[in-house]
Amino acid sequence: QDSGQRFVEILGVPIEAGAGHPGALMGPAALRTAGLVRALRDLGHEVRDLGDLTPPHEGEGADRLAEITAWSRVLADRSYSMMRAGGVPVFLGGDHSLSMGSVTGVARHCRDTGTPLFVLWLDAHGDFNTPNTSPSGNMHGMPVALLCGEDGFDGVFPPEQRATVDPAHVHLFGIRSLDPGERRLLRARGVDVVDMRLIDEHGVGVHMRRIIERVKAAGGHLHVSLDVDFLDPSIAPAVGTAVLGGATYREAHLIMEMLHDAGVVGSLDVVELNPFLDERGKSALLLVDLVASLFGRRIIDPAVTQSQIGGQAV
Ligand code: HAR
Ligand code: MN
Ligand code: MN
Ligand code: MN
Repeated sequence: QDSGQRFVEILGVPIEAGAGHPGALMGPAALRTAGLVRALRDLGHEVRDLGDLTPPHEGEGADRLAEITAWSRVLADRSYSMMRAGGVPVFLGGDHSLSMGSVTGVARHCRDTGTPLFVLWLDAHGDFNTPNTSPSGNMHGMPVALLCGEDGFDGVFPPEQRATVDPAHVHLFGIRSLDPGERRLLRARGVDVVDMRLIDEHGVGVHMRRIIERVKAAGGHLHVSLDVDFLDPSIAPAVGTAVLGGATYREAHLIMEMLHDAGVVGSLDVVELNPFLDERGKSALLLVDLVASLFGRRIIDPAVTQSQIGGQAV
């Protein structure tokens, strides 16, 4: 296991134009109130809170695509420079359209350094609609399609600034709501979709090990995009698009612990928290718990556990 202290840079991205309900712009504030920075510092990490990204004026009052375009360009540049600073960027949303910018910045850096980029998308939804397939027109249902280079997003980045992700390097996880158009596209592009059926049948561990081994074997960078609606709405009610049958508290923690032990996560989004819909902060507090587990909080040292079970690898 790594004893490694990391340099963590936190950026709030109070964007809600991509969602159908207002409120996600309060997400970064709620995550800070729930103690995110303190939790990471208590684990010994060097944490720099960069504050919130300023909303771009170009998009104001324009249509939502224009607004998300303005955010995405500013955020991609910022994400790229955070990657160059050498730490682990953590982006606090804000709705999931922010990943258009955050992951594009990460992808530019990986392109520079020749590092294979993998994306783990923890979500109830596939977020693989395009403006042509989306039933709602909401941009938070589209970021993975943009990132994978689908058509219909021409205005968002000028061609030379668009850095895409290989769809074969994208792992959607926890999925239980897909629209017909995105289901077709996901099949056609060969995206790995670990839906709730697979999780129920095999458990999260099997699929997480498979994904982690793949990233490790490639010497890759793993970007994790955590949508609050990945979690079951009973434990995380603060979402505008709740879907029954989400990940349990224990499944979510196991995923975070496995990711930490693998040491492959290089960047993180925490998105779709809508504090207006929360119950006494419980979703925000749970997210802080999960991020802490991803950054090394554990119940007990695994070496101790191993000796107690007679040194058997489990
Ligand atoms: N698939 C639906 C749509 O595109 C709902 C998307 C909801 N997306 C999020 N993020 N909340 O995952 O409109
Ligand atoms: Mn780097
Ligand atoms: Mn999402
Ligand atoms: Mn979702």
